[in-house]
Amino acid sequence: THRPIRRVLVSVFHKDGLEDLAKAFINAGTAVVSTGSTAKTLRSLGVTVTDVSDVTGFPECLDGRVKTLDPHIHAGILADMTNDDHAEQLRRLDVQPFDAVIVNLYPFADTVRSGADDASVIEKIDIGGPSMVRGAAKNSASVAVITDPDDYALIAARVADGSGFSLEERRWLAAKAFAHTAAYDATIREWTATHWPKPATLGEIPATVGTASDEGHAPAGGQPDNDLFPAAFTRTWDRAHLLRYGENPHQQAALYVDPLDQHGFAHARQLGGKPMSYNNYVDADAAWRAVWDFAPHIAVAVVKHNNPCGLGLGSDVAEAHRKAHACDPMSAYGGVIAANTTVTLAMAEQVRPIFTEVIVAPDYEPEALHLLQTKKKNLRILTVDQPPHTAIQFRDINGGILVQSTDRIDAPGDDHANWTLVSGEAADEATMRDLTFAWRAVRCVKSNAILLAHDQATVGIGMGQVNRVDSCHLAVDRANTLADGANRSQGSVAASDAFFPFPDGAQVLIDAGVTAIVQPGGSIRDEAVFAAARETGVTMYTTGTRHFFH
Ligand code: 93A
Repeated sequence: THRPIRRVLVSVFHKDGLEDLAKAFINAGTAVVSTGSTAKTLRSLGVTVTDVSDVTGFPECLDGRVKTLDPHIHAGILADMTNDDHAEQLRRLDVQPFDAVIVNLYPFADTVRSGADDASVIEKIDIGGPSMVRGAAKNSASVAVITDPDDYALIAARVADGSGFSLEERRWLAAKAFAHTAAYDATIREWTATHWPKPATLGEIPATVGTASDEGHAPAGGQPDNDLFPAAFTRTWDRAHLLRYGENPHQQAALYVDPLDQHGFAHARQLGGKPMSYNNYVDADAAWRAVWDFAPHIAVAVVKHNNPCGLGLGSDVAEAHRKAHACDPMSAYGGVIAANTTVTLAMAEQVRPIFTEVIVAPDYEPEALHLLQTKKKNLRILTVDQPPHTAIQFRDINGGILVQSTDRIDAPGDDHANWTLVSGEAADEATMRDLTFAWRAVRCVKSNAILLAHDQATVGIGMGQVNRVDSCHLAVDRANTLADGANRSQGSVAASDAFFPFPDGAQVLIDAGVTAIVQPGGSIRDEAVFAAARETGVTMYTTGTRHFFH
């Protein structure tokens, strides 16, 4: 099944690595057909090249948009030379078959990332390249296709020894080529989906006409096709690097990044410390999102196992860190710290004695960075140049994925002006400040979440329990046992990420001395819950919005 490579078509955007190929072509006397600047490069390396335009009898035109799109090229790619009828047809048409096609495509994603204008981005949508690649891949019975410069050495060797590729080898190359064009098109789809949303003039199109639904992915339940999800279904990812292991040492793991993005957390720059682990990424991303929920206030979060063990606001970043750390100094051991503003020397001094896995911030004062780099050699120090911008979340379930828009703070119930007072007196200014802080902070705590706050910082967090009463107990215990005997629940305020199904959870908080509680409301036993608060005059607001986080 080996087919020697006597005639090749070469059309590559990146000209690197062609030297070895050129040498092999020259030595083996391979016939080479090539597009404009690829031909020029190969000639400069001493190869005798036939221009594509000499094969087609048609000039490259329209600024290069039409170069190889011609039957003289495509019949040569698509003729199955193991089929006598195809071979005979080519002879009659006076078309020469190709044994190998070597192509790499216009760099679409690189062009987007460079910040180029739309016209330049569009010009980098390769048409002729993918057509040749797909044609050659379809015709793996006859043709070998190379799309990855890492495979140049391979084909050079097979040209040099005259053996060519076996059918199995050509098929493997074809599969690789289809993966390449699929990812390429998915990236174009992602860019167009975000740059060219459905205009209002097309508003009433039935869902079955939408792009994603062509694949049978129409959003279920008659929900409007909101232009966010179609992009998700054709999303593509580039592998950034392998990780040492996953959540546990026996799990394989890698980091993949959005090829069109260069500002997200996945693109964090590391300024020191050991390589990032899978768990480091999970926790640091959670911490990074948590602190930006509080912008423009200065905020610091300490995160462990994807849950905050402290969140604080401050008039400066060191104060915010002091307050965040004080919430639960025991759990902060081995945690991840995020700040939403430049880390100062004062904050770095505070961090110095605390065993910390990762620190992430937009920037560091030079002395702060120096201190962390020299005194905490293992600490992974990260910067990210933009706040998080994720608009869509994925979660795998066996055999599928769940997709949702991220829980952004834009629900009406997140504005305290829209809250309803259901018990006690209206909160004074300081209490309301703490309530709004607690309500914002509870969003980044895994459900069931109960969060106690005082003076713009968490003082007790109950997270991840399977009933709300346990979360209440946990929050109160943390507030009162971790602070050297101080009773921090007394006089604090509480937020609950979802309604109290029974009064018992709220009662735990009331008994612990909280002065005010904010919760979504909406339970069929709301009245009983409100009554428990009214009994002791505790202020209670309902928001009408909940913030589950699983
Ligand atoms: O604009 S195109 O879509 N039209 C074509 O007919 C065509 N043929 C090859 N782009 C086309 N190509 C691409 O040109 C190849 O995929 C490759 O990336 C590039 C090589 O052109 P040159 O040899 O002039 O640098």
